[in-house]
Amino acid sequence: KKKETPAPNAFDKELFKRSVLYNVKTLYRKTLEEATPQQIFQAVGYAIKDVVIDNWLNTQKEYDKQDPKTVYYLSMEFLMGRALGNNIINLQAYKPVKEAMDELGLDLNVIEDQEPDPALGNGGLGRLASCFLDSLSTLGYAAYGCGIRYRYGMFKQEIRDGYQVEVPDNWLDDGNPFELRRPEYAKEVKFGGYVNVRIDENGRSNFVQEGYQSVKAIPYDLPIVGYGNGIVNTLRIWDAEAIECFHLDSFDKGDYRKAVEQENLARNIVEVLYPNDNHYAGKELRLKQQYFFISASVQEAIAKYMRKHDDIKKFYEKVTFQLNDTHPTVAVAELMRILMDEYYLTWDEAWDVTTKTCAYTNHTIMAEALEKWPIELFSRLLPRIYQIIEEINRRFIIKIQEMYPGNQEKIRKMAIIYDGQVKMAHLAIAAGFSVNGVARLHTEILKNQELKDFYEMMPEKFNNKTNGITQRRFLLHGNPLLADWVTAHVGSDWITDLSKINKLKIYADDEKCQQEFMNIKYQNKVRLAQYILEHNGIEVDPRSIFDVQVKRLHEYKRQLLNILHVMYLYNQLKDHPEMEFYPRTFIFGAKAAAGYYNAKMTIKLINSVADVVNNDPVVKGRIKVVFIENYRVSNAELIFAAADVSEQISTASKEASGTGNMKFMLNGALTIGTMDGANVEIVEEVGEENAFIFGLTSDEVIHYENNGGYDPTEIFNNDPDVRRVLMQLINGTFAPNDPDRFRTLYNSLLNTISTNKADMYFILKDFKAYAEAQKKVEQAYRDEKGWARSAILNVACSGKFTSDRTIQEYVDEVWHLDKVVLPKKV
Ligand code: 26Q
Repeated sequence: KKKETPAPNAFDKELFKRSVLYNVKTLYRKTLEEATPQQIFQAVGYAIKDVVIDNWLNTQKEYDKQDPKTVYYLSMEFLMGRALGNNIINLQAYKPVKEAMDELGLDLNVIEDQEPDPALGNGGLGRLASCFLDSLSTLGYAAYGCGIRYRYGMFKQEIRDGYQVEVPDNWLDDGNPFELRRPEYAKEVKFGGYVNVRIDENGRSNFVQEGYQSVKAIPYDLPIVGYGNGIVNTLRIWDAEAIECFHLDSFDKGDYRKAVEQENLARNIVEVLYPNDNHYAGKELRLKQQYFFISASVQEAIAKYMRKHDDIKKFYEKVTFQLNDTHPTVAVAELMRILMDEYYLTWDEAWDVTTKTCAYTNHTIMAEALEKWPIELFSRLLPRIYQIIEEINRRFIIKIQEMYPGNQEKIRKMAIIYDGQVKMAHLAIAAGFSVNGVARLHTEILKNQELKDFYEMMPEKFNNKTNGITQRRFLLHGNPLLADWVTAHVGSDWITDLSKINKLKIYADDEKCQQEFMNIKYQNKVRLAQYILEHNGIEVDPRSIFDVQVKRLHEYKRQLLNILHVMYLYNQLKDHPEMEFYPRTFIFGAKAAAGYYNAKMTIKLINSVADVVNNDPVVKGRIKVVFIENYRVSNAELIFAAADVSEQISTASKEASGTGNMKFMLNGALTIGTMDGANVEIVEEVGEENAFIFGLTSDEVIHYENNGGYDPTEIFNNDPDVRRVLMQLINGTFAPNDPDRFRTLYNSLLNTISTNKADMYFILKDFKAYAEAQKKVEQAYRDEKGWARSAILNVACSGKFTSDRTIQEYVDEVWHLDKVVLPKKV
């Protein structure tokens, strides 16, 4: 056997084992045999942190020396998923750690399973932020993620009697071995009160906020480990604490009531993540959360800059603020405030800095997701910030008038403050130097429809950055069998350069490779079947087609279309029990926002259909329906690895990009989908013959919408299959004791009275085309070699969809960061 030269940061297995044993002893006064699995996880976590911390220190020291430009990725959400396995992977230490655990009589998988998912995000937007941090470290760019340390992240979903029940997820219960509390960087954040003008000792008139309440923001730092390069960036999430009483305004000294109020404010502010995905809830506490973490983050970014530089007017040369949707957009006004009120810049000077610092990413065109705050609420909570936004608005309107003299319509459509509301997207566009969409189609829709007026006025700001995902988590960690197989065929470069995975293409027609691939897929299906048996008590056949739709539950994502089609297949089997039918397992995973009735009823419908279909002897197990409880990052990794078919069936034009679609592709699933979001680019890469595309195009959808929708009753009257399925929603087929249970779903598709728009998401309109595409899926799967070929081609053509590519585009075209190289260790 060839002797391998040790890597520069060679991992010391023996030292690591001793470290684990030592941690168990000092943390818990126990031996390994006595420790609980959770305690062992903590001990291993701290041992890994010990390794990470040296790199972390070293990286930050180099940043101090090299002073690279830094991006602050400002986001209300970071859906990180578990850290332990990912950190071990990125330290390139997975094999030795696994061995070390084996030698201690421990199973690394079991230890990893002890870690709670940090679920500080809802879905796509939060997971994207986490993939970006992984790529920034791996590519060697200086970056901070800035967010909130929610006490309760995304709720835990339990299914009781087929219904979703939300259970609080106390993710910090056992402590987080990876976080570092940094009280020395605490910041004060002020709410409410009023704005006064004060003359200071230098005779300058100053705006000051008085009579306010404040909270102390305390940062917790989490390491973001780059893959194999020794770079460790920081995710900084802010916790809130009550300010000590002596910090109260001189006015209020000894004001007991105020002290208690401030304590409550601190307790409430970071209590819980709003569990809405793609839906705006105009809640006061949400705005407080936004300003809380933004004020703290902007204060610290400026303080850090001023520790090394003296000219605040050149701030933008070293810092970019990337706004993850409009949620952090108060950053614009907070930066203006600090520059003017604390650094005494003039308006024009401050505006110059701000507009060269801030950039905005749009993640949705769904009207109900746009943030519009009532003036009354906004100005009461953030009086000085509101004043500044008013002035930004006044000047912006003058600019509009200069460009479009006398055109009131433009002002109505583009003003930042209008109709009693503050429109955060308009503020982000007016103040940002870059506005980007998250897939090519999405950006085109922004330019030509949703943000047309802004695009016409400021075309130079608009650009596209098609989303991506990290292959380190979603292939290397989540699917080790396929990862090893890929490496055996094309080498390991794909781990940091996914374009290299393209070299797999030549194996797509190789029968031995096809078999190996299908065998790996089969083993991953066995692994998922095991998980389903343990968690759902349902037995599924790993030889059946695993057809998977996992994502947040939303009407535009059309889980309803999927389950209506399952009902249709069931009807066919009932009518023709002997028909040819390739066994299929329909797998769903989805959380619904707590107050979203139709979404929750769709979950109940899926589970009700599952109950009937899974237990009907006529079906003979040929259809199984499984709803995986509590879909989240950790079980997603198992699910993607095991999928044959990837359901990406949103109403065309509605899904800005999607990122799950890319994770499926990377794991060799074939897409059944609409020409929406990044699906368009996925089929462009892999070829339409290796996917199943169906349904209305975005142009057609937009055309219908501009002409008042379409009439679904025509389809209902003329298509007996559709009619039968719809009638089953209201005749008790799936709710014998309560036939009206699903009437609201039925109404959403047909009734123009209760909703005023029937079938807004074109489910009936696309039904036939979807059923035909599904028929083609079945035919294709019968040709095992052909299927394997297409699956391998999907893996081979997924190179574009790495978040490394996305980040490099942001760096080249928006952020202009300096690449950091660590000096070789001696
Ligand atoms: C806003 C105001 C108040 C409360 C909640 C919200 C809120 C929270 C989360 C609004 C939207 C979101 C999440 C949006 C989201 O996840 N969008 C998705 O972003 C992905 C990454 O770009 C895309 O791939 C998806 O297409 C898009 O739906």
